[in-house]
Amino acid sequence: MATNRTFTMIKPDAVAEGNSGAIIKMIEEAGFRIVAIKKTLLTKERAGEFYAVHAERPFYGELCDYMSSGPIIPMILEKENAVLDFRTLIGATNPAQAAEGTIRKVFAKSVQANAIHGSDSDENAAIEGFFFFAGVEQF
Ligand code: DGI
Repeated sequence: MATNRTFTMIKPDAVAEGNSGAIIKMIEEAGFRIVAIKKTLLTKERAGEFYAVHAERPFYGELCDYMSSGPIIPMILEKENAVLDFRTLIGATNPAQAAEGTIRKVFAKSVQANAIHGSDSDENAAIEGFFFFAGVEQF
């Protein structure tokens, strides 16, 4: 299977609680190579842009407040079958439904403060990667 890329970000709850190192270790041990990484802060407006697909959902305002409440760690990752394998590694959106051993099962606090993001398609992985990283940073 071809190597491809996905996009992730460690969310404010996990960064604030000092879980980013443990999460990055799980990601690397699962065979993902870190292509790009940084620590940054989203404004509420930028969070709204990132999650624009959810603009009509009742939780959108809360989601944007939460995602701009503290630093995040966005990353581009590379591996065979990256998008699907990463979705498996992070587990279900709601940690109550996440499988044992997944990142969300271990670190997520709620459906909103769920520790980590993972792109849901190759197309969105590329769009989301460019939302945070210039082309020259994606090596
Ligand atoms: O791709 P996912 O992050 O697993 O899930 P998604 O694309 O359906 O939703 C994006 C984020 O929006 C999710 O990680 C947390 C938040 N979210 C989703 N459903 C709910 C929610 N937040 C709240 N408060 N309530 C929800 O029902």
